[in-house]
Amino acid sequence: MKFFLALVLSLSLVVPGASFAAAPKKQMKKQEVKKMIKKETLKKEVMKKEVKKPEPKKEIPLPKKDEKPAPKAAEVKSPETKVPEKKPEMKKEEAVTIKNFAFSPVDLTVKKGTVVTWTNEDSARHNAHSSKEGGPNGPLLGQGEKYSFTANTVGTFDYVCDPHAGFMTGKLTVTE
Ligand SMILES: [Cu+2]
Repeated sequence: MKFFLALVLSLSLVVPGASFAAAPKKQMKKQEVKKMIKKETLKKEVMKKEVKKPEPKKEIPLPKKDEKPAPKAAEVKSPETKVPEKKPEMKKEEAVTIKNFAFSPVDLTVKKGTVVTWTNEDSARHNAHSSKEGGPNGPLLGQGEKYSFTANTVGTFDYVCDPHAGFMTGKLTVTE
């Protein structure tokens, strides 16, 4: 009986001790769990805070400059349409200046129907005289005076200034 009692006593002593020893472990576990839960909650809060942080501004894609080729093409096309082909028309009027005992231009070609006007700028008197029929045949001109001639006859007309015929010559060509 003594042995049995001793065993019971020992068990009664050991078991509560074991229970006491286990109790703090369980408490520790609970604390650890609480800590873990706290950590997790903290982490979640941090995550929330991180999520709440303002996102870096995304660069708004600016419209590409290359996307506007149409106006350039229009600009290129417009001058082409604005410039019509003009046939080189000969002037209906031409002028010959008499200066320093010379005709200028000395050789002139005009289209039939053109009015040619000689103007004397010299103080000396000059004229334009062609011996060929249909050519110019003007009077002697004082300074600043003019002689107009309508070239109605097609051909080449050599002419001279009568007072200075030796060196003062010119040529008028009339074409269709
Ligand atoms: Cu002359």
